[in-house]
Amino acid sequence: MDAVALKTEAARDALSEVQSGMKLGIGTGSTAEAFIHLLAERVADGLSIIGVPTSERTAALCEKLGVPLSTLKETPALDLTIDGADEIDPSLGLIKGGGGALLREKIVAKASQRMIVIADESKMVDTLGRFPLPIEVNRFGLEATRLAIEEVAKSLGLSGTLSLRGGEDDPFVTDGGHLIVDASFGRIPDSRALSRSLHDIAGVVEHGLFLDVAVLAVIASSEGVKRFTP
Ligand code: ABF
Repeated sequence: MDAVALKTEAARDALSEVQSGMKLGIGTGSTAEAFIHLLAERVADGLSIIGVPTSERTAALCEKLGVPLSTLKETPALDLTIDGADEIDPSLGLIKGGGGALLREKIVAKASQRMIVIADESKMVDTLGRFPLPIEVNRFGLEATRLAIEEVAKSLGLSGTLSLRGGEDDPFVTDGGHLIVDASFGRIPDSRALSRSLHDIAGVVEHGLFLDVAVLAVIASSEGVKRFTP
């Protein structure tokens, strides 16, 4: 089975967690999009849910497929969020943000009673950090923020390059109007310390370490779908 088919299998399995009446956070990325397509089929068959999208891209797809949407303003407490990830460690620590939606993804996941991460097996790692860590930053003070990130990394024994997503001339801009710095630290032995330290930097809006957020991982491989808890 190719990666696309595996993503669909993980999405199909996780869909069994969705019940009528739920307020549902809806993720971003190709795995989340596989989930949205399956969800839309269930909605067409009568499943009654209200979704809160984690990005403009997800909102557009839901609207196109007829998945009813709300906002966190109207629906601030959600039952369940289902979303993809870039990396998943054995305690269900995640790196997210490769799709550029990490801030809304984290706000929506944390507004939910439960968050389920869906992925193909290629996303599983022993230690987070193979995938560059996305860090969403304010445009103001970008250089100072980059220096502060470097200092924090150094103090934790991490090194590596920081690159502004999209390049210096035409940077990628998030739905919130911020920029993303991708930090190639390599293996991150103490993700909690890094998370705390990055949050202490004024120019950092949010980062892609999702720790103690997911309560279930639904992972598809050629041998079938497996479920993991922290
Ligand atoms: C979102 O989409 C992100 O947090 C993550 O960056 C990405 C995963 O993408 P895909 O499902 O396309 O691999 O979940």
